[in-house]
Amino acid sequence: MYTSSTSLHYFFYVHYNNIPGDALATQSGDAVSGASDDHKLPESHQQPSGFQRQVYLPRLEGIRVGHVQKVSLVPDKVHEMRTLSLKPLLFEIPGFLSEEECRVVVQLAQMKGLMESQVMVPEGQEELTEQLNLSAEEIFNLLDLNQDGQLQLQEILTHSRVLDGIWLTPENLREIYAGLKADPDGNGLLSLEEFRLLGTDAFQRFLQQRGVKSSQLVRNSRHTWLYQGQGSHQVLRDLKNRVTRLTRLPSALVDLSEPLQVVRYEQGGHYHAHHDSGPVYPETACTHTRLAANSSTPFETSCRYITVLFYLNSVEGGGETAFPVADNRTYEEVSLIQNNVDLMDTRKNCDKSNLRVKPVRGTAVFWYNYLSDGQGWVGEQDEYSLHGGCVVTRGTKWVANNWINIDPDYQRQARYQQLVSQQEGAGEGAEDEGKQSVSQSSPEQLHPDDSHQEL
Ligand SMILES: [Ca+2]
Ligand SMILES: [Ca+2]
Repeated sequence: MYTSSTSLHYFFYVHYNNIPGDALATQSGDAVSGASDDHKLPESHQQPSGFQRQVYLPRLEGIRVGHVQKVSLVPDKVHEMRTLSLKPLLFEIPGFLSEEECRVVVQLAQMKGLMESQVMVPEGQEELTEQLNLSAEEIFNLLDLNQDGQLQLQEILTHSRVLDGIWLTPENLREIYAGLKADPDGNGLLSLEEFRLLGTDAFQRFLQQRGVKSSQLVRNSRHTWLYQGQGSHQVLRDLKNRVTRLTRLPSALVDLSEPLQVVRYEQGGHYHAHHDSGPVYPETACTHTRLAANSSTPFETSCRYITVLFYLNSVEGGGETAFPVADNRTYEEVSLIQNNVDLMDTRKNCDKSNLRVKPVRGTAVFWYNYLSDGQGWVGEQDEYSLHGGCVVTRGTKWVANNWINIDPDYQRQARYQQLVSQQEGAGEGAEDEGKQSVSQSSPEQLHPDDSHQEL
């Protein structure tokens, strides 16, 4: 019964996806306090255990859509920051990078070399499904969201849009049903009996046999990572400092975040809508703080409090960043697919997104992937932050991402930063070695399944 378990498997995949989180690219590491003057902690805070939460993460105010505020990020220039939406809290800053800086970042990425941004289902998730040992009927009931005793196409797709990195459309699913004779009564619905008859990994095998084009993948792009710490190119360090000023977060948090990701989309490239971070449940750990996590934590997700996206060129055609449900009144995963229209499909339905940002060289957009917890720390995931890259219809698209990693579990974040600063302390005197141990691993080295990113 693998088709069904695959559906379930993706059910977990969606909620506990395992994302490469951190770079451990670190310089300073006082607990969460960091370097920013506004966020100094009292001495008493620097205790090894039981960190008291006295850090308040600043959060910018959007005021209203279209509101423009002036921000001072570099000497001799004032930037204008426009609020694009409140759900998610999303801003646009034209001219964040100069043309020259855009050129340098693209060249550095080309020198380093880019790799395919393939997305694969991680190993280990199957075991999870096996452990649960659910019957076909139980799985069927989980998938049958409207409890009408039939599986509609969108019920399957809501939990299994992706099989082995392949993005399923309603049309694909119909082809699969036809190819597998999965729906003998031809009503487009799977009854429990029809569902039972499907073979174990029938959907996957069907797709793989038919061959997979890159346009069918979740994302069709190439990317690389650029370290932004000491010794890196001045432009990369400037960019990091500018991001620190922009977000007003303690610099230690920014320093300890992932390196810059540079992405190239060729004509025909896309990235279907996704969240950059997962929701955080008590049993979930953040990838970047796993050093400090309880080792029995079964699930890992990337905790990216903020995404800063830089457009490194102006795209000739397409390539917008789409936010399908920005400022929607409600968010319901199920209603993302209606009447065969999948709002997450950025090859087909970008025009139906609530908000689209056109790529203009030098512009940055940034948004919060989490809400505030109301007490100055990271709260729940903001589901409205769903976004994707529309298909590039002409030319090439170059973008870069800075993600600011913060663990919604304050204790874990504080413990992690303390561990990092201890490592650095131990490296003192043998400075280079110390630095290397924490800073030279690329996300790929740390996460062989990097491919499997921010779905
Ligand atoms: Ca149903
Ligand atoms: Ca049927």
